[in-house]
Parts: sequence; C-alpha cells; structure tokens
Amino acid sequence: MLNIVLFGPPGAGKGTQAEKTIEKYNLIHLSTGDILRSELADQTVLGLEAKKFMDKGELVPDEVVIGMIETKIDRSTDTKGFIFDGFPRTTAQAEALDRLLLKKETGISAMLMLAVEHDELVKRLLNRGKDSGRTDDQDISIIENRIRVYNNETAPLIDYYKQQGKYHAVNGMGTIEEIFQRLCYTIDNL
Ligand code: B4P
Repeated sequence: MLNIVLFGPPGAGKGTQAEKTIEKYNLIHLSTGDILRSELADQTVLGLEAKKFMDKGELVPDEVVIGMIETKIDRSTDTKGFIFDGFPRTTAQAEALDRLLLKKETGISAMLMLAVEHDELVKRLLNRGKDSGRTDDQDISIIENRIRVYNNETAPLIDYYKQQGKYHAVNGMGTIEEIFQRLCYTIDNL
C-alpha cells in the first residue's frame, strides 16, 4: 500500500494537493479537518464539541481525532492506500496511526512536508476566509494561533518521521500545479 502523510502548517496546501494526489494515485483521502467540519455541519455532539477548539485555532483532543480516523480506516477495505491530510498533528496521534496501520499489516510509506513561508500562509488563509465561511480563516489572531500551535505541537513530528527515514521536504511555494509536480516526483522516487 502507498500511505502518505501530507504535512505542513495551516494553509500550506495540504487539502489542495491531497485532492489532486488521490486522483492520480487512486488513494483514499482522510482529512481530519474535513471530517470535523462535516460533523459540525450535521450538528453532532462531536462536531459541536470540536467547534470550541477549532474556533480558537487550538487542536481538538487526541482521543477524538484518533477515534475518527480509526473508524474511517476500519471501514476502508480494498484500497491501494491513504493520504492522511492534517493528521497526525501530535506525537500521540502519530503513534496511534502507526498502531492502526500495523493492525492492517501496513505502515506509513512517506511523510511529505510542504514548506511555505509564514506571510504566504497568512495570505492564503485570509483569502480563503473571504468566501469559505470558515471562521478560523477570517481572524488574523486565530490564524496566528494556528501557526503557533503548529510550531509547538505539530512540527516536532518532523523528527519523528526523520528518525524512521520517512521525511521528505517539498517546496510548497509557487503555483498549485508546480507544487503538485514536485510532490509527484517525490512519490514516484520513493
Ligand atoms: P485543517 O482543516 O486541517 O486546515 P488547515 O491546516 O488550514 O489546512 P488546509 O488543508 O485546509 O488548507 P490548505 O493548506 O490546503 O484544520 C482546521 C482545524 O481543525 C485545526 O485548526 C484544528 O482545530 C482541527 N483539526 C484538524 N485536524 C486535527 C487533528 N489531527 N488534531 C487536532 N485537531 C485537528 O489551503 C489553504 C488555502 O490556500 C486554500 O484556500 C487554497 O486554495 C490555497 N492554496 C493552496 N495552495 C496554494 C498555492 N500554491 N497558491 C495559492 N493559494 C494556494
């Protein structure tokens, strides 16, 4: 199986590139952000609880997102692999993901890190906030908090995957198509 962790700060283009990558490589897209927003749209208990964290730009508790991913992986049979988008975001989540995939007798093939400059992240998110309705994209202080949370809680995962020899940095600046070509080149040379 080809199991890719698409990694990077908020606004790095994870969701954008995941859509193109699943199509080309025939993989299943698992985005914890998308799953949480769909729970919220359905007004479930989980969604309403998660909103409290998302609205502040904080991470939703590990047990909630790990449980969600476990359900999705268990329900996905007969797939060539997964793109994990926005997950894992903490060491506990990365360890849980390794355990879940081991149960399926598979593992992470690579972690692809989209590297994007700070000011470009803010620009992209504010731009999306204009018409997406996402409140976490409309307020500069929430955006800055998301970037801070990424640097403190999520970026340490770079070392986690480096130690496993699975870390690959990809330049995330440029057009969506240019970045996609770089990602494909990295995947094809794994
Ligand atoms: P996410 O939904 O994961 O959102 P994100 O980090 O902002 O990235 P996203 O993938 O959506 O954006 P992209 O970079 O593609 O998380 C939202 C919240 O959910 C988190 O803050 C947290 O509270 C919670 N959450 C999610 N997962 C969690 C977890 N595992 N644990 C705990 N909490 C969790 O794109 C951004 C914009 O840039 C788009 O408008 C896009 O069109 C544009 N763009 C992309 N590439 C571009 C390019 N090359 N040039 C110009 N614009 C570009």
